[in-house]
Amino acid sequence: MGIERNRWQNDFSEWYNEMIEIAGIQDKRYPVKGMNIWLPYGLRIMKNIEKFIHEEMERTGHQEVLFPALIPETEFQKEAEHIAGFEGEVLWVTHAGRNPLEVRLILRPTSETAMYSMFSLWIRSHADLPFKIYQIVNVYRYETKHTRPLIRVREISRFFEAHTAHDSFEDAERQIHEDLEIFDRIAKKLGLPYIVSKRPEWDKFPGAFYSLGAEIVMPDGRTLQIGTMHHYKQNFAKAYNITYEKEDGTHEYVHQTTYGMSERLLAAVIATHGDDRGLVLPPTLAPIQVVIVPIPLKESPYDVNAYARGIAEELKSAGIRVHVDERDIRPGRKFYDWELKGVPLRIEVGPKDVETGKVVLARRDNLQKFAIDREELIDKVRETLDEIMENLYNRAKEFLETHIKRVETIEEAKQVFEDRRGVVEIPWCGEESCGLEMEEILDAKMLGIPYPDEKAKIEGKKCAHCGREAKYIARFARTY
Ligand code: 5CA
Ligand code: ZN
Repeated sequence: MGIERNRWQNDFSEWYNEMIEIAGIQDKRYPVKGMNIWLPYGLRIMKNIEKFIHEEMERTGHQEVLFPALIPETEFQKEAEHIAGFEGEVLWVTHAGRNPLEVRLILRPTSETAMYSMFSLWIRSHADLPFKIYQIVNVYRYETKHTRPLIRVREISRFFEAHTAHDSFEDAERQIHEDLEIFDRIAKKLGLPYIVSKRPEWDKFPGAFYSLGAEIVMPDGRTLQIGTMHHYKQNFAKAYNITYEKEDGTHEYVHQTTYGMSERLLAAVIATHGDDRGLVLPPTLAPIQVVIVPIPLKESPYDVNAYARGIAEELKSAGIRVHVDERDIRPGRKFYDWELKGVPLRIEVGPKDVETGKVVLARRDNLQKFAIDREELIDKVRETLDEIMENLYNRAKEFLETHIKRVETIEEAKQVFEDRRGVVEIPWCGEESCGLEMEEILDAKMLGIPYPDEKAKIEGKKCAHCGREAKYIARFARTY
């Protein structure tokens, strides 16, 4: 019996929306479009993801803060490119009761303009640098593209943003490298292979000197950006007057970076690992790592429920998150429920197992079932959870690798998109006009060039569109 991934791949959109609902992740019937309700099970998984984020922030010396959700119009307007980028999506607060506000307020779409006037008060001298803070909050973007739970929402309710200030361009570069390392460690915990691209000039974050995006390929071949890092140089520091005193007594603007992620991480986990039966959660994130289903027989003298509880106690004391399903319904129905919710490992115990001192393990990732001795329970469960984690990552890595294709011509690229095979890498002259035309012709977006830049440079190839000498490999994809 193999896993089935027909709907998962061929009707991904429908599969995804259905899973969000029936696996108990979110309810999207709230009467504001793009704003959804977190259900208990979904929230528990998201909190486990956030735990990894907090751990990484702690490890790298970022301090947690919480800023207000409202920003005065006057602060928001200080960095010209930034306002231009967000103006169309911002929600306004204009009245208090019936009275118009003297200074109108916006609901933060991200927190640069909330934070940086405070940075100018807090940062005084070189001794204050590097300055590294972060928060996980809700932000609001009135997205005009089609909304989807966790993927494109208008209230991003778990928006992670790290903001840093540095005494040099190079130190800010070093921060970007640290961000990439943090991202890699979190992605590994989520079992997510990914690619990093440097965004083209026309698609940088509003106000950034350069932007990096980390993407995964979804089952239908479209990409999802799940993390971004931005180098601001001194762009915001000049707009918000963030300076520090150097050792020689002179004053200089700081260099800044930001790093952002959201509940899209959970969307990526659901999409990457799932199958036609439902979610498949990596053991690192699963609120329930092992579910025990007792299978009683009426005429049997053995108490399977007691046996199941004993196993649960043992697993719990070994630090494994475990649940015994003693509901009065048929075992088949229980299997179905927990498979849908993506519990990585199921333990079945019947009278025969009690008699012979065995338990049956059933893996969610590959649906394999096997019996073990009760004595070796903890070791075998730990070992199997590790194997599941590894298998999920390897399977996803193979999917990613078979969904990135190097091509030389526009025709080949078109074919890749037609077959829903993911990301195209194609020679490009580096000209903006040419890149924009390629986006048009391919009906795809340029993700950017592979990062770091050395990986992007090529020689001896012709730009697939204009035929001039190609400078870079450019990545294109249909995107979420
Ligand atoms: N200020 C910068 C860095 S914190 C910033 O806002 N960057 S961002 O616009 O690229 O957003 C950061 C991350 O938030 C994105 O990589 C994406 O994973 C997530 N995100 C952005 N918009 C949405 C949305 N509408 N719904 C869900 N997640 C989103
Ligand atoms: Zn060209």
